[in-house]
Amino acid sequence: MSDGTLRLLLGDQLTPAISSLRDCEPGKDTVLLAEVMAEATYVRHHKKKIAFLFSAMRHFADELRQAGHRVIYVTLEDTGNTGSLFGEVSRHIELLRAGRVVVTEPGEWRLRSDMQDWQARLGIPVEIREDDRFLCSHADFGAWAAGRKELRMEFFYRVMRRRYRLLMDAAGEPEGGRWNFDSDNRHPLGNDMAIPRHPAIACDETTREVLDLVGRVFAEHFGDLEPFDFAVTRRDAERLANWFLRYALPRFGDYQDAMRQGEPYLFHSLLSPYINCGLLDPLRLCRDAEAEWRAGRAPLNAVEGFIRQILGWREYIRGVYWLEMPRYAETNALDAHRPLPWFYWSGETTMNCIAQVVGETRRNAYAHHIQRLMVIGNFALLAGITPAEVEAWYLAVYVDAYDWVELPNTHGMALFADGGRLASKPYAASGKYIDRMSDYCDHCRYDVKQTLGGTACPLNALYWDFLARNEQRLGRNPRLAMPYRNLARMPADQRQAIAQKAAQTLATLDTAQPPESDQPTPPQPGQQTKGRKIKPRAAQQQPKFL
Ligand code: FAD
Ligand code: DLZ
Ligand code: SF4
Repeated sequence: MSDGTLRLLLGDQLTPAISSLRDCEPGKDTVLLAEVMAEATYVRHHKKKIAFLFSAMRHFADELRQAGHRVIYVTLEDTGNTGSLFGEVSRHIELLRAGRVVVTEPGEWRLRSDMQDWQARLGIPVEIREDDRFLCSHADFGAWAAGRKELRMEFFYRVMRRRYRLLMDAAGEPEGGRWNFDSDNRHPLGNDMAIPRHPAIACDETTREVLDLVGRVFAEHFGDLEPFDFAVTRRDAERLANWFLRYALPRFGDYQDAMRQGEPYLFHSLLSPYINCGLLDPLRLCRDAEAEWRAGRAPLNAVEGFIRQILGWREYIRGVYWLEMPRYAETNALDAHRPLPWFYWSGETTMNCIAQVVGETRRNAYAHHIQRLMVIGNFALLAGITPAEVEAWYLAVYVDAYDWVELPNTHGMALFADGGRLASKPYAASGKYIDRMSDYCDHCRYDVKQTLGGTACPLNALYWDFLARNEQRLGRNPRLAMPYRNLARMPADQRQAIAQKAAQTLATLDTAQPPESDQPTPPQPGQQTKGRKIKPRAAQQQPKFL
């Protein structure tokens, strides 16, 4: 056996300075990247997501080779590909006679717990290093969370602002005299507001080959493969970041919560896929955004809002995930057990807001935060859809989705399935919110102003019914005091009519199943999802798309 080290890089570890490469000896060590079936199918990822990662991985392998590393890159269809990360590590230890494996910890608990056994199974040392691309270590988050009755992002964020000296003045106080400008950031879009066009990146030969592969092998997965215009190199991802800082950041704050039909991107950055897979550095983005404010090119509410998303929410979400897993995924605080409606996949619903967001998700593998939270998530919350089914959907359909970030956002923020560990109240809303923040209702067959009757917006009755159904659990939450006061003032016959209307809507959902030929396929034998063995129930089944 040689004393060379095999350094495994995962698809979301495309960073030259990552911990697993830190002491890499180019003449002695080998870097391994592998496209494997197990990772591409543990949920049926959107076609664009697989194509994006495979192409970015192939380009990163070239980047490492140019930097002098010895790299083995296993494509999905290479002869001998065992189909799993463990299989590829095991096979290459034999081939290279490697004496040790080094890897940066994976972002998902599923894979992290699997790796725990690798050393015993491989019979050589396996070193799993911390992922210090994140700005808060597990130890630091644990220390911050210890002894707190409630975890709240806002307090965590202040600690992080101080630690990284972002938007702080010389006296150590927050710039502008406030930590948070969120209350300035809830403007609906005016009809005449011009939206900047996000640049599209042209496909090169490598990406074309990947598109061909994904089109053939993953034809049954959800989503449109083309047009494909994601960046797949660090250089192009940085170009997109620079474009955002210049053209969209100045308005990012004002219209962060707005939605407009036919405009999927507005002033959002679209940078999450690149940050999450390691092509962009989160701290550098925050510092570059701060520089825009200091240079007078972007207002403080926009820059603070953007930095809060990355330095605050992104790190907080990850901290909660690793602090609480694996128990976190098992909770179901609102006792929600309804199956995921078929329209989450097909977009075929008369509710225009949902049809629009599912349609954009299918085309782009992207929806912005308010669409994810207040349209798709809100409906699942109000309708009481089983959390595991909703989570499997989010994990599959978005290009930036990994369990560490998708799960707390869905389970905690959107569904309140953790009973308030992550957020202080459920983000439940009636059609009124969607009407205020979008133009979806203008194009809908339902009347958003009505709660009862055949043409009433279904979300209105569902909203009041949600509050009524969960009164025991949520009635004492101080942040819900006002809606519960309004509910209490409602005459009994109105409450009853609302319950009936909600029940009618929910009953039609249950029967809205796909036609026979589109029925979800059974899960793969032994397939794992979220670290748990798959159960043969709809919760873990995902449909085929032909
Ligand atoms: P912008 O609006 O431009 O925000 C800038 C950056 O801030 C993002 O790129 C992202 O890195 C970060 N950010 C903002 N909000 C969050 C957040 N709540 N959690 C973590 N990072 C945040 N984000 C993912 O990266 N992957 C997911 O799988 C994911 N699933 C989500 C599921 C639900 C139910 C909800 C409500 C949110 C989810 N988010 C997820 C958070 C957020 O919606 C996306 O990060 C954002 O929409 C990405 O688009 P953007 O890059 O244009 O973001
Ligand atoms: C998401 C994904 C996909 C689709 N394919 C691969 C792959 O073939 N090889 C790989 O190393 N990583 C892939 N990934 C990303 C992993 O799923 C991700 O690294 C883990 O879930 C940990 O976050
Ligand atoms: Fe959605 Fe209701 Fe508005 Fe239709 S009326 S778009 S269902 S909120």
